[in-house]
Amino acid sequence: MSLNPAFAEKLEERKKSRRARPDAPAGRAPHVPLPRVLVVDDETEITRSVAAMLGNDYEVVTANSSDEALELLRSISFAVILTDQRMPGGTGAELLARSLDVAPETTRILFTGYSDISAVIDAVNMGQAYRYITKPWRPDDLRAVLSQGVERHRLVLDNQRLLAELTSANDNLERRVRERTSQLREQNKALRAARERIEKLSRRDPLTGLTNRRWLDEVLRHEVERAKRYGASFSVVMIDLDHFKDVNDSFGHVVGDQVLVATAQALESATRMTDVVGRYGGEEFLVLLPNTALEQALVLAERMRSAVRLMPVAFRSEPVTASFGVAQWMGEDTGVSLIERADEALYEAKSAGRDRVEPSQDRGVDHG
Ligand code: GH3
Ligand code: MG
Ligand code: MG
Repeated sequence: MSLNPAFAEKLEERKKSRRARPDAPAGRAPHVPLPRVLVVDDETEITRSVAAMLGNDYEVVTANSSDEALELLRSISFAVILTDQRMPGGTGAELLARSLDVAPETTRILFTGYSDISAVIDAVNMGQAYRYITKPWRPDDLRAVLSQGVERHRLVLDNQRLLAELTSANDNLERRVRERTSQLREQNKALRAARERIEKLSRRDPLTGLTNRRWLDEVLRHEVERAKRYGASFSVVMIDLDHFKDVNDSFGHVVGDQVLVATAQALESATRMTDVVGRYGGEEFLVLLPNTALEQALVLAERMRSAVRLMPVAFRSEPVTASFGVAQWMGEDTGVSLIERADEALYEAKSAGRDRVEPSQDRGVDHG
C-alpha cells in the first residue's frame, strides 16, 4: 500500500527536522534507530508539543485524525501509538481497537480526561490498551509510560523472534527424528533379513542343503514333546548308504559327495512337506515323520529305498543302495531311545543283506 502523498511529505519533513536538529543526541550510534512513536490528537497544538517534548529520544510521527493514524500504521511500524480519546470522527478507544489488525505488536496508550473512565475501560477491553494517561500529564509521567510501552513492544518482538526460532528448530529436530527413524527402520529390516538368512544357514547341511544334525536334534525334541502331550503318532527312519566306502575308494571323494547330494534329493522327493529329511552324519540320514504310525512309515521308507536305488549312477553299472531302520515313538521313548531303536533296526537291515527296510523289533503296546 502506498502512502498518501500528504503523509509522506509530513514524514519526510519530520525526518529532515530530526536530522537538522542541532541538539540531536550525541554519541548515539547512527545506525541504531530511535523508537518510533505515533501521536494522535485532533489538536495540532498538542501533537506539536508532545513531539517537541519527546523528539530527542523518539522518532515522533503525528496524526490529527483516526483515519490518518490508521493509514500511517498500515504503512510503517510503530513501537507505540499514543492517542487522544476525544476526536471528531471516532474515539481513541475505537482507533486502538481498529489498530489491532493493522499493527498487533504496537503498544497502545490512551490520553483521557479525568472524567473518561468508561473510555479507558473501552480502550482496555476493545483496544487492548496497555496504559492510559490522564490529561493534563506531567512530562516525566508521559516519558515513563512511553519508555515502558517501548520496552513492552521490544519484548513482544523478541518473543515473536524467539518463538519463530524455536518453531524452526523444532521443525528441524522433528524432520531429523523422522529421517533417523526411517533409517533405523530400514536398518532393522536389513538386520532381520540377515538374521533370518543366518538362522536358515545354521540349520542347513552345507553339502546337501538338508536339515543338519543340530537342527534335527531340535526338531526331534520338539516332536517327542508333541507326541507326549497330544498322543500323536510319530516315527523316524535312520538311513545309511550301503558300501559307501567302496564308492569313495574306487571313484574318489568328489564322486562320493555327488552321491550324497543325489541321495538327499531322492529322499526329499519321496517324502511329504511335513516330513523333515536331515543329514545325521557322514553318509547317514535321518527322516522325521510327524503324525505317522509305523505301518505308514514303513511304506514311506520303502518308497525312499526305491528312490535311492533308482538314482542315475554314471560311474559304475550297479546302483547305489541304502539300508533303512524304522521306529515309531512309544510312551516311554526319549529322543535318544527312539533313535537307538531305529539304529538297531538299521543294523538288522545291514545284517540281513542291505538295500532293505527293517522295523524296530520293539514295536510297543500298539503294535505288540
Ligand atoms: P556299510 O554298508 O556297512 O554302511 O558300509 P559303508 O562303507 O557305507 O560304511 P563305513 O562306515 O565303513 O563307511 C562310510 C564311508 O562314508 C566312509 C567315509 O569315507 C564316507 N563318508 C562319510 N562322510 C562323507 C562325506 O561327506 N563325503 C564323502 N565323499 N564321503 C563320506
Ligand atoms: Mg555309516
Ligand atoms: Mg554305510
